[in-house]
Amino acid sequence: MATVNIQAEPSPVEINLDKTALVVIDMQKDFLKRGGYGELLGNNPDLLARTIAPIQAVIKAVRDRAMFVVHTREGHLPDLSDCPATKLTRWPEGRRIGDPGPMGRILIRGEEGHGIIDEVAPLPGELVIDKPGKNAFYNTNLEAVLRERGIVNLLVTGVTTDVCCSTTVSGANDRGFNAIVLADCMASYDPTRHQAALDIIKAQGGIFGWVTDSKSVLEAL
Ligand code: TIU
Repeated sequence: MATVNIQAEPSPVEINLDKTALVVIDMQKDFLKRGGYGELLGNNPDLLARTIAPIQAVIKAVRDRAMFVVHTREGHLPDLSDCPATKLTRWPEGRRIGDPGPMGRILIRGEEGHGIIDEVAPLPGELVIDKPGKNAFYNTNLEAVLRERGIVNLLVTGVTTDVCCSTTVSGANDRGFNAIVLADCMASYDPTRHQAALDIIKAQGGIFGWVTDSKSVLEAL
C-alpha cells in the first residue's frame, strides 16, 4: 500500500495510490480546437491550451506508477436520441449539437471533433467514458467501474472547470469519492469562472473536495 500526502487546499490530503485514479475530463477537439462546440458557444478555445503540458506530465507519472486512468468525452449519438431537447434548442439553428462543422458534426460520437486531442490521447487499456451530460456520473458506468476497482480518490483534470469538471466533482463527492482537483490541469473559457469554481470546491473546509496543482501531485508521486 503506497500512501502519499499531497499539499492541497483547504488542507493536505493523504491518499492510497492503489485506490486512486486520474480522471481526464473532455480534452476533446470540440472544446480545445477552433471550429468546435466551445467556439460555437462563443468561447475562445485557445484559453484551454495551458492545461495540455501539465496534464501530459501528470498522465506520464500516473502511468509510470501503473495507476488507473479514466478519460471522458462529452457527446451524443448520431440520431441525438440521448440529447435532451433543452440541450439542443437553447442555441439558434446552425449553432447546435449535431450541426455540421469543420471537424464534423458538433459533439457527435465518432466525429473528428468528438475525439480527444493527440497530446493526451488514451492508451489501450485506459477507460474512456462516453457521457451524454456534463457530470461524468450521469448515465454512465463510471461509478460502477470505480467501485469494482476499489477506487476512492480521484485526481481530477480537464475542461472546463466551471461546467464538466465542477459537476463531476460534485457528483463524485455525493457518491463518496474524494475529488482532488489539479488547478493548472484545468481551465475555463473564463478565468473568473475558473477561480470561482475552484473556490467553491475548497470552501467550507473542502465541501466538495481539495484543490492542488500538478507540481504538488508530481512531488507526492
Ligand atoms: N461550455 C463549457 O464550458 N463546457 C461544456 O459544455 N462541456 C465541458 O465542460 N466539457
